[in-house]
Amino acid sequence: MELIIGTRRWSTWSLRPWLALRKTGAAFTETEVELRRGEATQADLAVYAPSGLAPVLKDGDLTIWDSLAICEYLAEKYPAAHLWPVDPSARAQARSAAAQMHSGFMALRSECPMALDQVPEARAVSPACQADLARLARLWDEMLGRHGGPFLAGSWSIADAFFTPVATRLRTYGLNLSDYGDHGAGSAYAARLLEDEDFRVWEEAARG
Ligand SMILES: N[C@@H](CCC(=O)N[C@@H](CS)C(=O)NCC(=O)O)C(=O)O
Repeated sequence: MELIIGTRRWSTWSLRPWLALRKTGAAFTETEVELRRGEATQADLAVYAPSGLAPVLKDGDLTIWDSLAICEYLAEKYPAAHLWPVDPSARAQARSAAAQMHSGFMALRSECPMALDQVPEARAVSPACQADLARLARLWDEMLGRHGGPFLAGSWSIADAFFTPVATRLRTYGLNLSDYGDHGAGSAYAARLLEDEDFRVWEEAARG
């Protein structure tokens, strides 16, 4: 398999399926395409998939694009890796959380892009971004409480891959979840995501 990813320092969409793929233990190659945010990049990426966006997974003659679709494909291909929780209710909630991240938290995403090469520095954020952070703190608190941790729906799942970039944003922009209603569990969870050994491999490569 080949995973085509965007610039590691800030391609959050690429990081998610990359983490899921690492958790399967399957062998894969990586092709990093530099994202220049324009037509040139889309032309580079269009060679791999019609979306003209990273990430893209190639498995033989099959092409899969979009981070969530790639993760779903991996979950089906490698059932023993339990990329989604075994328990149906935990699985349903893990899927809800991943979908919420995939299609939401717009203010947090646009105001606080992942920047793994940036020195952490506290930043003031807009009311829309504050509302996203409060929503995030509540979501994490409820899921960690209900499923008992250490990850969102119990053991590590695709939902955690989707929130790993958020943990980097909290760190980079000095955003403290306790200012948004977290009682400690959410901050500890964010720290856990950043300690993940696969994430560390990504981060090291991103920083060159
Ligand atoms: N919904 C898509 C979003 C993919 C996406 O927006 N990828 C960005 C990189 S993070 C991209 O390829 N941008 C092209 C560009 O920068 O020109 C997914 O989940 O994979």
